[in-house]
Parts: sequence; structure tokens; C-alpha cells
Amino acid sequence: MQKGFALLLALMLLLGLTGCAGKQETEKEESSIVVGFSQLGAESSWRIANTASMEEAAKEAGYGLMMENANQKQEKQIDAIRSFIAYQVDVIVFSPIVEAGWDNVLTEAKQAGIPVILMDRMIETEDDSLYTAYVGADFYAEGRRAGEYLVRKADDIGAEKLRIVEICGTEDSTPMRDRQKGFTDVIGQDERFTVIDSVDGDFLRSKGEECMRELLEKYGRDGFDVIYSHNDSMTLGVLDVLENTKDAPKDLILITVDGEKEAVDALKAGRINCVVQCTPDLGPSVMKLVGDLKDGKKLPKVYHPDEGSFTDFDDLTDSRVEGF
Ligand code: GYE
Repeated sequence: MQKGFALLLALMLLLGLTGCAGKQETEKEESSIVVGFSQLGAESSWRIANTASMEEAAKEAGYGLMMENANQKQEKQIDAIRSFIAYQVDVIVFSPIVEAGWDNVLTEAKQAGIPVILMDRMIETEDDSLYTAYVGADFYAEGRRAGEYLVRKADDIGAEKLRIVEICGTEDSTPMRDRQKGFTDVIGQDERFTVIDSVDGDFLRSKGEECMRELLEKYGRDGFDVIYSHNDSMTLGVLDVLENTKDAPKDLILITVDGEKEAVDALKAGRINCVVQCTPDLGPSVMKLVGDLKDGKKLPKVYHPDEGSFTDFDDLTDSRVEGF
């Protein structure tokens, strides 16, 4: 009874949030499942595509989706999760902006008997029972792929010494930590490579641009040979600077992660050297797990999509070389 009332409230909120018209209203009312989804922000094309993937997959599955966007604020995500608990949604899905600081709110969800699926990013906790499953990329493997590309490139051009600058994603987030670690684990033992600086670009194009300006000022045109950037948005910011700088460095090796269309096009145009893929299309896998939960199935604790990379060693005219 209480749950039914909560569901009704949840649907009212959902309709209020999305401004749905009559037909959709009927569709949602028929749905027996409501998913509360806390998205962390809208910082990149990856994130925007990820939000769309969640919305489409929920619609396809016939589930109600209550979505709150936290605009990059952890407190807002915590508030959203609390409101989902109050509404007694059936499942909570969220993409944690950083790894630490979730134990309290997730304990509240657990006590309310609401399963939690982590989507895209991981949390740091001693208690694995606070989430039912994780759906998202293997960021460590992505970092390794970036490093492996660089080793191959250095072999290919016969480089003896390469100075690397790393532009990092949001501090203390899973992709930032693991993309860094995977990369360093591959190149760390090889004397040809030195990471001379690691700067914070917060996954934003505007910050990527700012970082690049500062790096050029600090090290000069010939002060570094490689940029390893943790996402495409920041890389595109770097390219904006290169395009508008007279006397810009010429043979910079640019390695990026995500695989959005603009970055893959830049790879094809010879302006980027390597794009490590990270798919934002996680909605269908998440909704599949929601369905499995509803059917009482046991979920795998971790699900990673298959991913690869596109590089200047590939045949870039192949139609499979495509961005999202
Ligand atoms: O690479 C970046 C986004 O968590 C995988 O977040 C995601 C990352 C993605 O802002 O573009």
C-alpha cells in the first residue's frame, strides 16, 4: 500500500520533471518498475550521450525513469539518492562523480531494501554489499591501451626520449585514477618515457584549453612531445589552442580517450594519434540488469563492455572507425 502510494508520487514527479503528455503518462502508469537515476552532470559529449542512452533504454524497456542531474556536485547526488529512497523507487542507478563518500547514503538505501546499480564509475567502500552491480568500462585497461599505443609509436618513429604531459579528468574519479594507473604501469619501466607534468582538466573542454595554454607558457613550444588526455572533450580543447596558436608545436603525439565523433574525425584528419574507446551506451545493459533483478535473478557484480582503440596505425578508411 505504502509502496503503491510512493510509486504514484514517483510517477507524478517523473511526469513533472519530464513534462510528459497524456499518451506517455498512460505508458508510464502501466510500467511496474521505477528507476531512480542520479546522473553526475553534463560535462562532456560522453556524458550527454550516456544520459540519452539511459533515457532511451528505459523507454524501450517500459520502465519509469526519475532522473536528476547533479551538475558536478556530490551533495546533489546524495540529495537525489535520498529523494529516490523517500519515493521508494524499485532500483537506484547512479554514476558517482568521485569514489569516496557514499557509505552513509548507500546504507540508507540498503536499509530501505532498494538495490543500487553503479553505472559508469565505481565507489570506494569497505562494504561491497552497498551496491548490487557495477556496469561500466574497465578504465585500467583503457589506460593500458593508451600506454601500449605510445610504446608502439615510439618503436615506430625510433624515439629515444619522449616527454609526456598528462591532462587528467576529475580528481579522484574512477576514470581519472585508473586511466592514469593503467598508462603508468605500461610506460613506467621504459626509460624512453618521462611524465613531466600531470594537470587537472576536470573532463571539460574549456579546462583542456586552459591547461594547454598554461603548458605552452610553462614549457614552451618544444618542451613536451606527448599529450595523454583522459577524455576527448579536453583533447578538443587542446586542439582549439593548437589551431589558434601561431607557431604551434608540430609533431605532438596526442592520445585521447572516449571516441566521440569529433575526436575520431580529428584522428582521421591526422590531428590526433590515438583514440581509446569508452562507450557511453550503457543504458541497455543497465536496464537488462534491472529486468533481471525484477525476475529475481542474481546479477554479475561487475560488467565491462568490450572496447578497443583507433590509432594512426589503423586503416582509418574502414567504416568501423566511427565515433559516437
Ligand atoms: O570519459 C568523460 C566523462 O566517466 C567514462 O566521464 C566517464 C568519463 C568520460 O566526462 O568524457
